[in-house]
Amino acid sequence: MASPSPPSVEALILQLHEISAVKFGTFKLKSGITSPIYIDLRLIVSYPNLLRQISQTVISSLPSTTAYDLVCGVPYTALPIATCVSLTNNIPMLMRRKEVKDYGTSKSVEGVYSPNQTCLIIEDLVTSGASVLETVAPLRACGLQVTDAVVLIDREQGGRENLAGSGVKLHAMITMTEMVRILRGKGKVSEEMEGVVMKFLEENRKVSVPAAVKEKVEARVRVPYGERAKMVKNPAGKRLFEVMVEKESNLCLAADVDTAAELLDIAEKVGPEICLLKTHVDILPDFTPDFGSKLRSIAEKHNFLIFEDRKFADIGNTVTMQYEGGIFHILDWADIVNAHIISGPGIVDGLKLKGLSRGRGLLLLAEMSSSGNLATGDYTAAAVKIAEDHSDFVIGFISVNPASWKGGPGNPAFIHATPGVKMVAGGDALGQQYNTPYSVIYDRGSDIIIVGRGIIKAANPAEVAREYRLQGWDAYLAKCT
Ligand code: S5P
Repeated sequence: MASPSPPSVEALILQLHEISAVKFGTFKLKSGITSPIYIDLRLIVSYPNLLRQISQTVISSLPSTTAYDLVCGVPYTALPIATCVSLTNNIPMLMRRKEVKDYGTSKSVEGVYSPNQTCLIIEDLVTSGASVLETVAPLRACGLQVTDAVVLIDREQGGRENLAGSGVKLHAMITMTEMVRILRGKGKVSEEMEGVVMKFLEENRKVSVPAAVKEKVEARVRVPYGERAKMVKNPAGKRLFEVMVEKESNLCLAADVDTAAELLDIAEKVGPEICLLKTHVDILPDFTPDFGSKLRSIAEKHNFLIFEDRKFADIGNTVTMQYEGGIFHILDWADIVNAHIISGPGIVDGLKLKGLSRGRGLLLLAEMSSSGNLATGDYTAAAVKIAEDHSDFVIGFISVNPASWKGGPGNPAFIHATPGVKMVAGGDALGQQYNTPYSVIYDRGSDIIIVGRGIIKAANPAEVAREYRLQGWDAYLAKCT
């Protein structure tokens, strides 16, 4: 049997008026302004028939081209509407917690999803759009695409424009103007009151969104590392997140020392503070074939991963040989390597051919820290695309300012590791540019600070590494709240 066609918007408005969900008079709103009209859609839970009709109409008011995998209602009034939409259309739903628990899983979004799925927001009433954005922020932080919101009533007070400014298109079942016109046409409102409401709307067209809400939606809040570990397919990427949580460390040591002996020595000393140790194996004059196994045993002892910063850049076939062969046999001892994408996605296919079955992971250089580098704009976006296409092997990026990327740091299954970190911002004589741990993690949206000379040139590397670890971790904790 065909499902019944949705009731007309006019019929719904009349019913809402009938149950006193739409009232005229003098009302003080949450924002402090005095309004001649008050709409309280919380009442609809007491009228199941009306709730069902609203849920049908809300979806049918969307353009047929709007695609979505999930729906999420803005708490609390829109929750029952979203539930009905989910049930009637067989679309899975998510729930956003208004209060995040400080026990259990501490999740702000409940339900099953995978990064990059599209989630439609359902709301009862939009004024400035702030409530919608408060729900958009945690969903985006989970890696979901949120581009559309559907609402019963648009009060036409800036919500449409504010949401558009944050990349969310508003679809309204009805505007306040249309609603008042309908009620006037049916003799439910006096001409005088219609005039008062129109004047009120004219005078209150631009209600702004609080800065704190805007900041959150600009991808400033991040999902905890432990949650992200569960989203990662690649075993090295997953383990890296887990080690970070276990050791409360987002510090990677760039062990650019003069000899293999020194490297093993500093790995032993700094090991307890780091989640990752980065090598440039081709700078070690005393490299011997047992270097890898020696470093691995230190890594096991202190529970960190090894990242050979080889920066592969050749065609797929060549990198398979560079990865596995030569004198370094990188594949045998490095959990993670990195690659430029200058040669196209074939480089990832080549490295993956060797690395995937060994449980290894790959970071793509999406940005660089040195001044005048060319890894910007479309190049960075191309790296993200290649990563998405190979998310079984690519674990994330070398990046510098992922918060500034279109869509922010993006898919939380990917990790961002950032070089060019020192306690004091500045640079070296050869183009390196430094930012502080706090700015890298908090402002720039990265996950791992890569520190070289800031630690290895210190009088007491272990002590200084501890200080970097604490600063990086504090910035991360601030970022999650
Ligand atoms: O863009 C980059 C990418 C990398 S991996 N800029 C970088 O500096 N690096 C590496 O990070 C670089 O090769 C070096 O090993 C480390 C930075 O060292 P520092 O002494 O300047 O902290």
